[in-house]
Amino acid sequence: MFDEILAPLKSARRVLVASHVRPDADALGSTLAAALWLRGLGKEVVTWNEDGMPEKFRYLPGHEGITAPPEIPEKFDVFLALDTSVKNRLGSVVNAIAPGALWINIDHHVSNECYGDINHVDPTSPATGQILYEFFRAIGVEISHPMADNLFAAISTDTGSFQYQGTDSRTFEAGAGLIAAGVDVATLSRAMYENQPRRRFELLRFALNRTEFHCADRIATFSLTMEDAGRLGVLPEDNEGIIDQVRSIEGVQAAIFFEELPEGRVRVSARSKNPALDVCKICQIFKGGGHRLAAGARISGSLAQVREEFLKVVSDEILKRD
Ligand SMILES: [Mn+2]
Repeated sequence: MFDEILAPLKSARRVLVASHVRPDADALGSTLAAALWLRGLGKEVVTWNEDGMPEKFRYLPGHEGITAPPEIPEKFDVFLALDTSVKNRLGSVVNAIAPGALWINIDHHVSNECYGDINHVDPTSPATGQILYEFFRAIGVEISHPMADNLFAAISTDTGSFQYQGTDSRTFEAGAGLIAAGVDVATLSRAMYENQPRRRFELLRFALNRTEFHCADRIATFSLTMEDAGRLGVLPEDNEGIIDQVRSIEGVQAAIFFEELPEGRVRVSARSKNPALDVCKICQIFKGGGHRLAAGARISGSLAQVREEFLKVVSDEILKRD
């Protein structure tokens, strides 16, 4: 399976590596690890993300190489899409790739639409970083310390520090292998988890104050209007992970975050703690996707409308099991 990916990358001269909008550390860490490896093979490598390089991921080695895509399309032999389940989640990256590139899609989202010319989708892997780790191991690549830091950050963040569904012996083997390759767990973890900007704390404080409970306390939600976001001075990257704090409440099966976006759209992030409650399936009804226990969608409508509609589907799903 990995041969199919390796051959075109080996023969390519110019490669683009990119991932989804609103990137997380799995998206960016995987991008950077792949880029470091490909540069080591002598390739000309370009790394883009629609959102550029968010400030909070500056601990990732090689972060300065990630830029927003240009206006004028560029030519590549291969485009390596990482951690991205559907093509439109690549955002403006898609328009910046001239026709003719071979698209390789490597991902772990169960909802992946296999939009690549070559697709390697492994939903048993809790992070794209773990797929890359196993790929590098399978083809005998020596993982450098900067590559290891990127892959460890990818795996640690996507598994909630080796806790979430899908974390298994393979994940810990990858963790062990990356530590052997140079990762200093305490230093990297401090950079990842104990370096939050004050404005993110203010957002958390706001979210906790505004959290509402529904469906006999089995659903917890909070909403963020553009006005509140402006007043708190939060950046889009500050939202990540706040929903997980809400999910951690005893008895809560689903936590949902509604974020008002420009142009009459709402970003919904849904988390489940009950393996029988598949939030990916629910998000797919709204043209979103993700994982069974962590998924999202962007839905047209006002905050109030979207909130009501989405909440109804989740409540029905929970009540159906009573
Ligand atoms: Mn991921």
